[in-house]
Amino acid sequence: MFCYQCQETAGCQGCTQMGVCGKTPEVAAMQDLLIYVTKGLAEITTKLRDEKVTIEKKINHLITWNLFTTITNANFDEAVFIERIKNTLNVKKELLKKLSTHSSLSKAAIWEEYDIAQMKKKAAEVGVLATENEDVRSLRELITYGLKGLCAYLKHANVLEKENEAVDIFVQETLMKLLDDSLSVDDLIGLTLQTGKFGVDGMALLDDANTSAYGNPEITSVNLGVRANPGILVSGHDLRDIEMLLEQTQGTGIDVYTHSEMLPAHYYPAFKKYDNFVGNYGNAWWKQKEEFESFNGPILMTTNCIVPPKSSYKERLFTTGSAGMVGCKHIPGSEGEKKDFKELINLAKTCQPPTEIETGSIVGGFAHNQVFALADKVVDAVKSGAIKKFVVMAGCDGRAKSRNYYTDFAKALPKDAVILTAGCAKYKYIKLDLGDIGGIPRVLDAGQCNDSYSLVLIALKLQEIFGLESVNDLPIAYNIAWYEQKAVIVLLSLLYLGVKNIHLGPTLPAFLSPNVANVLVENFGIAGITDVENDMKLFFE
Ligand code: FS2
Ligand code: SF4
Repeated sequence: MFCYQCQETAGCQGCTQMGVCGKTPEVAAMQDLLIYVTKGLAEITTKLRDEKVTIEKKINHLITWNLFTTITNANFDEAVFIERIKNTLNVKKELLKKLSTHSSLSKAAIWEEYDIAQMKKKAAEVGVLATENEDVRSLRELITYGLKGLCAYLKHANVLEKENEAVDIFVQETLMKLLDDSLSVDDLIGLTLQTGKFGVDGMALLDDANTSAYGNPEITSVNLGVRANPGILVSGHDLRDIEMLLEQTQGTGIDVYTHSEMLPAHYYPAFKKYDNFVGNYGNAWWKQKEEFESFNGPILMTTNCIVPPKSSYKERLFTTGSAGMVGCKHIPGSEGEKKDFKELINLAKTCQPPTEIETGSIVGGFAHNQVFALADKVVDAVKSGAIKKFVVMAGCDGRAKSRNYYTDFAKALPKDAVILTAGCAKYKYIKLDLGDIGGIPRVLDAGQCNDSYSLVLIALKLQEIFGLESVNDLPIAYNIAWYEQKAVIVLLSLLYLGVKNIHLGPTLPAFLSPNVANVLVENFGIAGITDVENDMKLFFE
């Protein structure tokens, strides 16, 4: 196997024996093959569109879901990947019949094999290392990972019945281009920025989907303690899933808690009517082994963020949607279908209530609409000098001890600096008592990683209010932590919007070749992090 798609890749180079995440070589192989056949399918849909053939929505969704399933920590079940490959081959076969000529098709578009041994053989030939030129490989993978992140966001929008066909078309055209050996490094750099443009569109679509279904996030105090009832813990990012679970737990005596990236569900007005929606339990995804154990009740993983479970709670762990884990029950249901969570609810009734691991509360809900409502206050604070700088510390949390840098950095910030955040990176500092500036908390949490879109809107609004030419003229620094592929699409989106001098940590992606890293450094001022003392000087002197 060879995988270097996330920040925790072995030795900052690549996982070759077994994923640090727990991904086996068998799963890695089938993920590689799924990406390969999906590129082939995307080539066919793109060529059919050129011939004015309409591509059905369900095929767009199949492609989106295929990419999403290969995201870090989403699905560890080889059988799921084999099934998705076969399904994709079936769809491909039917679409090929509609195409006027097959003469210019790539091997990926025409490859077909249902025998498992043959699939494994093919998988070994089509992984990341199949591209020999390291700069082309680097750019192809940078784009692929951006598309995976984008597809995660598209899927969340799709379950809320929102579509943007232009984004689907771009995803498919780009997947086709990733098969094209005639594309130069410069072409691929252009395609990388284009991916960022559609990343913005994808996040805007999801923002619209979330806010039109559940209202605009608002300032909310989220309880960190527990009650005496048994509970169900929900992790991942899928708001439609938690909505269905909240509906089905009404009157059952079962409480519902969020974990990690599901915390922002509390910020949406639509979920406030459920009095069994108690609070947030625990921290970021990587702490789940201890926290799922002490939770005592069933856990629902709605998307990526799974750590291979301990046997002590494996029977209580359920997956749904793109998530999957061998030995854990999967709750079926696709877009538009009602999922049945009875099994979790019945199991919860037999479980002990959660063991309390902390008390108190955290405050969040500072997505664009809420911050715009506070704009006068924020602008006054900037004008009076009470706020001197905003620091975007959005992104991901992870296992590496080096990530304690972000806690130390938050603590060391001057008292007139405000942190803007989104994603699970917030767990490194949101529970510190950093105080407020004239009633504005010093940590403004917009929500999940995709709500980085809100941070962009806030920056653009401030640029407009202050009449600045460029978003880079604002007193905003970017110190972003990354882990998986959704952070890649957020980064590409920021680059597309012209944001410069982003610091990325705790390490730069292993998939950036020295030359590609140089392009990012020279054109966008991308840099890594060093230590808190140095970086404070860099940002504040
Ligand atoms: Fe946490 Fe990073 Fe949200 Fe993941 S914010 S590790 O991309 O999807 O989570
Ligand atoms: Fe390694 Fe990350 Fe790939 Fe898992 S997702 S195999 S940890 S690079």
